[in-house]
Amino acid sequence: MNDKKLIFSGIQPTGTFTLGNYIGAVRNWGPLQDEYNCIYCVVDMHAITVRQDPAKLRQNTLNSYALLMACGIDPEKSILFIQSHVKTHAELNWILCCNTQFGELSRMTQFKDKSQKHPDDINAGLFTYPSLMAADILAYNADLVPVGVDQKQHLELARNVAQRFNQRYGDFFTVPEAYIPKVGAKVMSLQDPAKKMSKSDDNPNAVILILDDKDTIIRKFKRAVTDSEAEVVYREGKDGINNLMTIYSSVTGKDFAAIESEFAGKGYGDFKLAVGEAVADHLEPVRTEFARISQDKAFLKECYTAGAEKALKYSQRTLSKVYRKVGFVDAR
Ligand code: AQP
Repeated sequence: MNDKKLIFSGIQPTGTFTLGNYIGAVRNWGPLQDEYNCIYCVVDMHAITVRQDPAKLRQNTLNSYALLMACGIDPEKSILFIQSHVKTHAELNWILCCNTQFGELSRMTQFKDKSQKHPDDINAGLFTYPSLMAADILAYNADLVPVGVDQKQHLELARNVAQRFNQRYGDFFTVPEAYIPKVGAKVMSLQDPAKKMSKSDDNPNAVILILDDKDTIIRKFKRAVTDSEAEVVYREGKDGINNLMTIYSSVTGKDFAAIESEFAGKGYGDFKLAVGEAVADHLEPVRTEFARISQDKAFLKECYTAGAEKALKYSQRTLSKVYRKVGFVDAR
């Protein structure tokens, strides 16, 4: 590789990406490819921390891979692969688990939220999820990790683990920095604007999926929960409107002041329709591109196989050094 900085990020194949995944993370990944060395992956091993239907997981993984390409990630420019194809992630995870404290994992809000949501399956993988995420990032000594704000706590943990390892075994891992967008780092549910928009939300009206058609997108925005005022302004206490303004700003590039004057004197109905149309038009090329790419299964396979080979070669070098540092005997 050259001396450009290295970016790593991943997304779980737990369903079709939401507008939150898109604005907060994925749509920022493509433009980074010219300035950085980029490594992106579909993190299917993370997905099974919550119970998945195997056939659906397989399909969602392939769709997620094609969706990343449809969102502008070019497997010629970036290393794009499926996490379970690269065994070094699981191997490094074990070493990092042994350098992660029970107390710090216990403080993770995602663990608390998901334990509450799935009380019948609070498994060890869900608990150690952040160690695997640290392995994903540290296996490539990534400098920057573009994520939404909900992943900031996990990234902090990855930084702590890297620092702890460096203290114990001598400077080795790059301590990664979060790369969080200024607008849209946390897109909220359309039905409960106090909660983030999530792929796994049970209420379909709460979530815009990036493959939803135009009518569906407009219908969901029309039903979005707002407030009893009729003023399109960004202000504390107006969570629903603030969220819609954030979304509108993200897809049009207009700032909040411009949005406020555009809708001065108009009602929420006009505003919701405008947001719906802007989002649908913005996502249209992604839908078209996904339809094209996802049909060509042989090409997809070629891409993810080549991506995994490159990722394995790269991360194996890191893992071999880590094995030596912790005192494992060379296998050869
Ligand atoms: N609502 C959001 N707003 C902004 N960014 C978001 N991200 C997720 N939700 C929002 C960012 O998307 C990237 C991929 O996330 P993930 O799939 O790895 O896991 P997640 O954060 O748990 O996403 P979901 O949609 O909520 O999935 P489920 O429902 O399966 O748990 C990350 O960079 C994340 O910050």
